[in-house]
Amino acid sequence: MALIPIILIPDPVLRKVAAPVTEITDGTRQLLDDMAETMYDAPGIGLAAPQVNISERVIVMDCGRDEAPDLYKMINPEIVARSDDRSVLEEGCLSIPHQTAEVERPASVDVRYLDTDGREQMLQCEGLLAACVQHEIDHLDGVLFIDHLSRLKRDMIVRKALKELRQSATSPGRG
Ligand code: GNR
Ligand code: NI
Repeated sequence: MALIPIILIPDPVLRKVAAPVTEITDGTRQLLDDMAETMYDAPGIGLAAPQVNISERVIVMDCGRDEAPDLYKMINPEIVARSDDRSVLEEGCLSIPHQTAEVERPASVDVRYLDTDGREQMLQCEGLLAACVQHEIDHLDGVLFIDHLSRLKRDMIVRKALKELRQSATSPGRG
């Protein structure tokens, strides 16, 4: 197990469309283990491979509580159904530190994916898990949560995030 550094905006890897996994190997399973460890360490409730500089379609998620962890490792996840009703949830992203915004998305989605044994699985998601899985699959398509906001809000968040990152880069010990 190992922690992997998390990539921040404006790194172009976050804007690439990630490639499907064609063969599930021990390397794939190791990557998912390392991503889970990195997500818990951050801490976050989800992490997509492009956020650790790997442009492949794999994600991890855990929207459980500390006392009841609920880890999902998904390979080539795909949304196969979306509800018409939508819900609004406060989102953040480990690649855009310290910024959050309300994002509106379908309230529930059905996701099809391969597990680490290559078996096809289906998962019905609602609530926080639905928001999280849509956020993670967006990452695989080079989409960030700020892309769901008005241009004004998006520009404001990007400007604040970049300013903070610049300041923490030039004043060691303060970020
Ligand atoms: O830790 C995270 N919290 C979160 C909250 C609401 C909706 C989505 C998320 S995912 C985010 C971690 C992250 O950046 N995943 O890509
Ligand atoms: Ni994110």
